[in-house]
Amino acid sequence: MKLYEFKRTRSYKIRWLLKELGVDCEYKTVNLMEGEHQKSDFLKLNPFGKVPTFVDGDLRLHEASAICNYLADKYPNKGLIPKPATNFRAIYDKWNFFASNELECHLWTCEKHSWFYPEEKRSSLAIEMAKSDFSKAIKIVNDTLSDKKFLLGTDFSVLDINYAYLIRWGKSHNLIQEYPRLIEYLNGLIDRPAYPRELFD
Ligand SMILES: N[C@@H](CCC(=O)N[C@@H](CS)C(=O)NCC(=O)O)C(=O)O
Repeated sequence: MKLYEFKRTRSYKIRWLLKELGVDCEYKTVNLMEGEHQKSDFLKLNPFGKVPTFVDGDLRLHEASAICNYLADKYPNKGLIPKPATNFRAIYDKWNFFASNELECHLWTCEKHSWFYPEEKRSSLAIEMAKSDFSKAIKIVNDTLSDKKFLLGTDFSVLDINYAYLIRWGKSHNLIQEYPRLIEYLNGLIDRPAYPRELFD
């Protein structure tokens, strides 16, 4: 297995999961600053030119959540993802889609309108609306965690890796400070031995 990754990107979700699973993997740095993700060899693996990108034998995968689900399903005895066709799996899927469709998209809108788009295309109104939509959705996560250690209940799962990433990102936009439970949840996750702090050095 090979993980194509770069520090301080979503790649850390996959490295974290691999460490939680205790599975060996070859880590390949794709230097986004030097445009390595746009080189033809990398585009053959992922025509979208993004990290994380993952290879396992003939399988080439991009999309961090798809890679996480694949890996957690591949090692079911580690118990990091509920079994398919169970109520728990349905709830797991709900939170994963909620993360992409109701949270991550708004943070990405904030980034695009802060620095990514050319200056003349940026909109402060788009940022304001994205922040407001993110806040409504993250409150649901906060309330759900009020009586739970982890998002699925008592056991750590891949969902917690995904939400640690989102809460960390939301925190960088000052969208989390009114939710002490989210901060406490995040700090507990960052303290896990498998957390890939080396990718933030
Ligand atoms: N939806 C993709 C997004 C991947 C993505 O945007 N990766 C960023 C780093 S976090 C990237 O490679 N950016 C390079 C670029 O956009 O040129 C996923 O969840 O994996």
